Amino acid sequence: MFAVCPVSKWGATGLALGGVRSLCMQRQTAILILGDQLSWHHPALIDADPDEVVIVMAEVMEEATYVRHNRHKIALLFSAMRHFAQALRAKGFEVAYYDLDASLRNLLAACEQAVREWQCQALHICEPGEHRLMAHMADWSDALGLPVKQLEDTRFLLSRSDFASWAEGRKQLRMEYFYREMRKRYGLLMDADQPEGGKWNYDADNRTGWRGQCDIPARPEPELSDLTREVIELVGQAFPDSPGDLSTFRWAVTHEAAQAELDWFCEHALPHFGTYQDALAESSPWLFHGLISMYLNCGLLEPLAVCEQVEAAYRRGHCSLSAAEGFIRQILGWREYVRGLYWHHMPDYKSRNALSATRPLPDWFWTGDTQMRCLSQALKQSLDLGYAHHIQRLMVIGNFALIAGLDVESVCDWYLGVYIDAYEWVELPNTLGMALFADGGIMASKPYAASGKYIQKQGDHCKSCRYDPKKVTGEGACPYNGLYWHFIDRHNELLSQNPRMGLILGGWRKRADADRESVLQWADQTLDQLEAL
Ligand code: FAD
Ligand code: DLZ
Ligand code: SF4
Repeated sequence: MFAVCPVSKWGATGLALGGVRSLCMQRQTAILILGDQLSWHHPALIDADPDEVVIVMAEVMEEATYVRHNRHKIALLFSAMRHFAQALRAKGFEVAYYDLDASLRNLLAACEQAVREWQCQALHICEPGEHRLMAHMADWSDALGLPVKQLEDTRFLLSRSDFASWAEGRKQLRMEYFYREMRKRYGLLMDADQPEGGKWNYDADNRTGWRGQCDIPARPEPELSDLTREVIELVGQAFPDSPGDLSTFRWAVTHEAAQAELDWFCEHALPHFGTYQDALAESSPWLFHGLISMYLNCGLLEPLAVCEQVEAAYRRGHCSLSAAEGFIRQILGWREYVRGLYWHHMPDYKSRNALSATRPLPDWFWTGDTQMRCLSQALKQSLDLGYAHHIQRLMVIGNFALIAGLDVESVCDWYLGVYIDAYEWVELPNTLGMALFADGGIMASKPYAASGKYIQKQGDHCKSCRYDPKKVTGEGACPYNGLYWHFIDRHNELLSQNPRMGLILGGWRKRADADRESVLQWADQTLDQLEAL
C-alpha cells in the first residue's frame, strides 16, 4: 500500500521544490537538523545515504518563544531552513519539514511524528548549541523508544573535550593563550612556528575612534526570494509582540548568498576593519564590521573557510596584517574560546551574579527611547535590525548595564532575545562574563567599565547628545560618568583585589571626601531616575 506523504501545508505546496517524492515511506534513520545547524558539514549528514535517511526539520513555537527572539532572527532561520530543505531535496534527500502551521509543540514532537511516519529505527542528532536543549534531549531515547545517537558538532574548530584538556590545570583561562594555541593548531597567519610579522596580536593598532575619516561603503542588499517574502509575512503575523522591523530584512538565507556577503566584506570593508574595529559612528550601524556572525552561527558559513579567505586577502596584499589578524582573532580566538568556556562552566555559569546586580531593566531597553544618544542608537538598531557591533554591545549597552547594576538574568535574556546571531553558547559568556563581570573574572581580567570619556573618544555620538561627556555632576552631566564612579566605589573592596584596577581605585580614594560624596549623591539620584534618562 502507498502511504500519503507526511508534508505540511508548506511542504505540500513545496512539492515542486522537492521534485517527485519517493513512494517508499520507510527510512532506517531520521536525522534532525536544527535551525542553527544548516550546514553541509553537519556531522550526521556528511556520510548520509539519501536512500537510508529522512531529514527532519521543524519550525516550532517552543524554540521560537523561549525568549522574546527578534523577528529578524526567526525569519532568518525559518527562511534559511526552508531554503536548505529545498537544497537537500535537490540532492535526493527526503525531508520531513514541519512548518509553523503544522503546530508541532516542540522538536521532540517533530521527531516523534517523523519517526512514526517514516518507520525509522534510529535518530541521529548533532549536539545542540544550548544547554537547555541538551538537557531536554537526554530523555529523547526513552520518549521515542529508539536509540538516539548524538554526534559532536564538528563545525567548531575545537571540540569540547579538547577545550577541557587545554583548560585542565590552568589557574586562569585567558583568551590570548588559547588563541595562540589555535593559531599554531591551524597554521593560520604563521611563519613556520612563529606568528606572522613577529607578534601574535596587533590590537594596539586597532583602536582608532571615528571622526568621519573616510567613506563607509554601502552594503549590498540581497534580493528577497518568494520563499523569504512568505516567511516574513508569517513571522510578522505570528510574532506581533517581538522586536524587529521586518521591512528592513535583507539577510542572506542560503550558503551562496552568505558567501557573497563575505566576499563583499573581504573586498570592501576588511582593509579598514582593524583600524575602526572599536569605533562608534552616528552614520552607520556597522562601519567596517563583517556582519557574518548570524551566518556562522546557523551554518551558512564555516569558520575555518572564513579565516582562510581573510588570510588569503592579506597574503595577496589586499589588507594589512593588523586587519587580518584582528579579524581572524575574533573567529579563531574569541568565538571558539567563548564556546569552550560555556560548556566548561555550564550549567552553573548561568546563575552567577558576582556583583549582586539586581536592578530592573528600564523600559527603554525595549524601545530605545532614552536621551543618551549613544545608547539610544545602539538599542534602536539592536531592536529594529537585530544587529549591533561589538563595541556597541560591550561598551555602550553592556557597560551601562554593568555600571548601573542592572539585573544579570534580565540583561542576558535581553541579549539572547534581541540579536539575530544570539544563541546561549555565545551570548552568555559575552554578556554575563565579558560585559557584566558576573562570573567574577573567569572571562575578563577586569570589568569593562568606562565613563562617557571612552565613548566620546571612540566616536561622534556625543556631539548630538543632550548630555555633556565632560560633566560628571549637575544638570546635563553624562550619566555614564557618575555611574562609573558609583560602580568603582560600591565594588571598591572586590576591585581592590585586582591589580589592574589599582591605579583607578587609588585615584578615586585620593579625591577629597566632599568631592567623592557629591559624585556619589548625583549618581544615586541618576539611579533613582533611570527611566527618565
Ligand atoms: P565582526 O566584528 O565582523 O567579527 C567577526 C566575527 O568574529 C563575528 O562574526 C563573530 O563570529 C566573531 N566574534 C567577534 N567577537 C566575538 C566574541 N566576543 N565572541 C564570539 N564571537 C565573536 N556574538 C554572537 O555571535 N552572538 C551573540 O549572541 C553575541 N552576544 C554578545 C553579547 C555581548 C554583551 C558582547 C560584548 C558580544 C557579543 N557577541 C555575540 C560578540 C560580537 O559582538 C558579535 O559576534 C559581533 O558583533 C557580530 O558582528 P559581526 O559579524 O559584524 O562581527
Ligand atoms: C532560534 C530558533 C528558532 C527561533 N526557531 C527554531 C525552530 O523553529 N526550529 C529549530 O530547529 N530551531 C530553531 N531555533 C534554533 C534553536 O533554538 C537552536 O538550535 C537551539 O537553541 C540550540 O542552539
Ligand atoms: Fe553617550 Fe554620554 Fe556621549 Fe551622551 S554624552 S552620547 S550619553 S557618552
